[in-house]
Amino acid sequence: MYTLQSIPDFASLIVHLVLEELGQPYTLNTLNFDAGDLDSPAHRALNPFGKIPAMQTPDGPMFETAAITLWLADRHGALAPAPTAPDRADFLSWFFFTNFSLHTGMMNLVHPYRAGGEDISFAVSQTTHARLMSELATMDTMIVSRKPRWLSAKEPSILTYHLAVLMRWMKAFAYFPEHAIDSANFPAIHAILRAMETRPAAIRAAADEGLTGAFFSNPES
Ligand SMILES: N[C@@H](CCC(=O)N[C@@H](CS)C(=O)NCC(=O)O)C(=O)O
Repeated sequence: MYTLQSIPDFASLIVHLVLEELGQPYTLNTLNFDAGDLDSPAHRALNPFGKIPAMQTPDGPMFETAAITLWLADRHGALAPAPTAPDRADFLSWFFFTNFSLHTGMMNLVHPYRAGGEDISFAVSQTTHARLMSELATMDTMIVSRKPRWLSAKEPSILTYHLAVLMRWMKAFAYFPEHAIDSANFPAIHAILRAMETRPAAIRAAADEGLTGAFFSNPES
């Protein structure tokens, strides 16, 4: 049994989707951001930086979304190539790229003022938008040319869910509306999002967090 520290539509959503897809028993401990729950000693004991997510496991607490989802995939032997599989190396490269580059870019698009205040926020957002468009185009081309099974509309993986949630936020929550990124610009990525949002596990997790409709491919802002 896992206990996930959660706030609806925060990064815990990615872990929630993965837990539901794995069919593992879990409970959500839903926190209240406005009440200061992230700074409580109880939450800081699980995530020392006071961020979401954190998850209690039989092996102790974990934090960092990608660490948690990769650990779950390995532990339950699903949603990622196994550590000894020939496509593990390739998968890890794109999984880490998604988490270090795309996730960081998404944060700059949604919170560009954090990089140095409002004065430079438009420039930060504009530069980030250009970089993300280029990186997503490269990823889209890779999917079309190589058809990796770990990044495909045919089956879910931890990477399909990380990417789907990041694309949701890039469209719905860009600080400057003109820099919102529409997954429809990237046909292979868009097809993955559309497939993932029809999966019963994803619909259950999304509904728990108040998300409906095309919550990955065409989210409401
Ligand atoms: N790299 C971390 C990022 C965690 C993170 O920034 N979480 C956000 C929610 S999406 C958060 O807790 N924000 C609250 C805050 O910064 O006060 C991860 O992937 O777990």
